[in-house]
Amino acid sequence: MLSRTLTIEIARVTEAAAIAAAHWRGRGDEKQADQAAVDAMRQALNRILDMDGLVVIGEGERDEAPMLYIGEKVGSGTGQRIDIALDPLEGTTLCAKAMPNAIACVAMADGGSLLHAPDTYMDKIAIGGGYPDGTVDLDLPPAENIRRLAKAKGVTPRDITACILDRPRHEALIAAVRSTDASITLITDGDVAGVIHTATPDETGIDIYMGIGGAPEGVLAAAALRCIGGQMQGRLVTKSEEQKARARKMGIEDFHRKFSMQEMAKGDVMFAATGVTTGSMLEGVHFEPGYVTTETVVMRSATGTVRWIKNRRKSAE
Ligand code: VTB
Repeated sequence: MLSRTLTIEIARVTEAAAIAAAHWRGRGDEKQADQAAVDAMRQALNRILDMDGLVVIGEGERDEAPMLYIGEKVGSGTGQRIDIALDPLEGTTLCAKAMPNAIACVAMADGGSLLHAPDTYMDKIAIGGGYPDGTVDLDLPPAENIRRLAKAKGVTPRDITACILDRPRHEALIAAVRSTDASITLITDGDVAGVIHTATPDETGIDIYMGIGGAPEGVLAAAALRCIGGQMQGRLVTKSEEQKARARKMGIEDFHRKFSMQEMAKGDVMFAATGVTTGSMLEGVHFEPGYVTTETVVMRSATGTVRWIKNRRKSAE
């Protein structure tokens, strides 16, 4: 079980990253925005006492990411062993272009509980809570999944909305979903938020997330959905030998394996996200003279708690 005090610590971590990234909103510089978020997140993680943290989903492998690389130890190095999945700026392009739904996010679980996903793509499907197990399945054709979800919801496919990343690779998926008469919300980036949206369809208008995005983002999304309830499956998409080597390095031998949400994020899990730009889930960072305000959501699987933290504090400078 995770220590409850981590709830506030994890919020400090995503707040720090979001504030740092927000200084780069709309400046067209994805790299600087990301770097600022990484620096701030790392500092905040290292201030956490009684945490022997291991980054399992990070900014990349050690040779390509000088900070928050996979395998980096963070926290005091004493106390509870914690697996950490992080994305200091999920949606770097959204931030650089000041578009909605850029977030800073982190998931934490007991040591050994998070899937060590390689930096490849992952095919994902996710729906919110309240449906029978197996309502949708990655192995079924997309149109069939829409029809089954509509039936479980007691509506027609016309009343279902899918969220899909707007990419050429999704042309066939989009056509298949549209063939059922369902509606599609296309997003340019940010599929962690896309998956989370399925948990509250009445608010977000999104019933199902489908398609191929980053594998690390898949684990973060699975951690979040474990906390708030829902179903998700993911399968790595490893096309090149180089990608297969990455997967092997993470201990994955069966590249076609379908991972359930529970396999991607086991046991007691916490997830936090702070808005960088205002989106459908979170307000973005708000600066005013001398003060900065952030909005953060912290979720925990053991208790099903979803805590909203609006924090106004003096600016650092
Ligand atoms: C995916 C998605 C992310 O970037 O990684 C995407 O999971 C990259 O996809 O949420 P492309 O290579 O097709 O651009 C995000 O949308 C944002 O980091």
